[in-house]
Amino acid sequence: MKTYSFPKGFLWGGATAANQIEGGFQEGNKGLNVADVLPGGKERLNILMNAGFDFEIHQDQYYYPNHEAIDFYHRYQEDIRLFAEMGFKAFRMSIAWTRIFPNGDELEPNEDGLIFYDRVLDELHKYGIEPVVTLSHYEMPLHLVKEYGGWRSRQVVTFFERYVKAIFNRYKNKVKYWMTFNEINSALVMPINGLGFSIQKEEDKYQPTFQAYHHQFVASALAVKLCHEMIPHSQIGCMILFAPVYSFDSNPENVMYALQEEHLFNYFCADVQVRGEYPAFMKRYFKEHQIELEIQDGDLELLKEGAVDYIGFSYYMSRTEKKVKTKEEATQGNIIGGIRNPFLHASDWGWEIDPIGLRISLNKLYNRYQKPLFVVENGLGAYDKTEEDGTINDDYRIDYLCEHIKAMGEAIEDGVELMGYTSWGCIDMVSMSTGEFSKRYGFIYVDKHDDGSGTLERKKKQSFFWYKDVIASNGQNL
Ligand code: BGP
Repeated sequence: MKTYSFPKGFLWGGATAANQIEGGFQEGNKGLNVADVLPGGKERLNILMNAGFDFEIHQDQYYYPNHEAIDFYHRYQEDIRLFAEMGFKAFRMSIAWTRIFPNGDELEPNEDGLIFYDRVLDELHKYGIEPVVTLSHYEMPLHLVKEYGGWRSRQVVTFFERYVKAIFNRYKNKVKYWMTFNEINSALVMPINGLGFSIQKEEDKYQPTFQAYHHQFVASALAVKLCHEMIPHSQIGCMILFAPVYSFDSNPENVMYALQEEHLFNYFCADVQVRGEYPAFMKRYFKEHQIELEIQDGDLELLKEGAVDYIGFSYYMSRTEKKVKTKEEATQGNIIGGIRNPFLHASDWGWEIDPIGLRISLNKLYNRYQKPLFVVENGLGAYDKTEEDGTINDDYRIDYLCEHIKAMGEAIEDGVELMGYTSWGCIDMVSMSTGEFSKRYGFIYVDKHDDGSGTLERKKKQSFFWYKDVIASNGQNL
């Protein structure tokens, strides 16, 4: 059997986000963020995708899974010990902005929040695990959403800069790898998460969305610049949801359409953050949709100065496109759109499984940017079953991860520079899109269920032992 050679020092590990694991949503003076008011269940995806967002209405009707989540807030020591047992070299986590600035617009940071992450980071270092920290992972302070309209407002750039300065200052000796905004491009399909507002009205789809993006790009560039100044030995990346777009067939109309979709979804945000400038194809897009960005003096220079050091990206699926879709076809695609690909199988949630797509993504990104790449999310959401003897035999997850790791091995042979792999949801947690616990990704099972019941006990799945061996052999034993 073929073996793969991963570089020395490859950052094997797992990935999480504060709002999906921590719980303790009002502890340590934490303020409310967008994720705190998103209900679990069917309603959630509609809200994410655009059904609008009314905190007051939802407040008493629903179960809010992230309020307790998996209680990492109190159990981080136990969890990190398990990550260490698997041999993690890196752990991707995010800092909840609202633990540090509860409303987002205060002048001084909240010491309790800072202390919490001091403890988590110290615990990771105790085991030699390198933290990889996302500055903002779908956790915008609710106050900024309600009072300022989220990233619509340029003022939010100043608040973000203050937040970032506070955490760089505090953790400069503890964190070497940073990322700015999680899946920044995802707001094109799920705006509430990233931009802090929904785009229900057609007229909101263009001007406000892209103006808000401009503000985020400026904020990202400021963070990169600050990071380089304040923590010279660090590296800071962007984070893109990358899903290579395939044309359904060789009809040039469809090929062209797939290319345009790929430009907008996969490359627009990445180009601005990696090359430090708006790509040429956006000029036409802006013109056709009557978008006129308000760009302040110095913004374009700042974008250049704030180009990232590496490209972090999540990879779950590819997307197959066709210019004209029937109604039926249009509803059969992945969460991010497209139509069903007849060559692929899908997960129980309809996410198409395509390991070769990961090799394609790595090649595409490396050919375009020649910057180090970091797969910071990839994994299989599945229903897991505990056997009578207590074991959890998740061989489907092992197969999935194994094929994707092989695809990375192939891409490395293709010449791609790859820094690491942090598989998503190394421990079961709240699902971002469903808000449920039954969509599990972990190597570690957490006894917690969709109705909120469960003991929160942690158990090692079969994949725990498999991944441990993968890491110990630096990817040789798959
Ligand atoms: C990514 C997000 C994560 C995450 C993952 C899996 O888009 O960055 O926060 O949860 O997808 O998605 P889900 O939990 O919906 O299965």
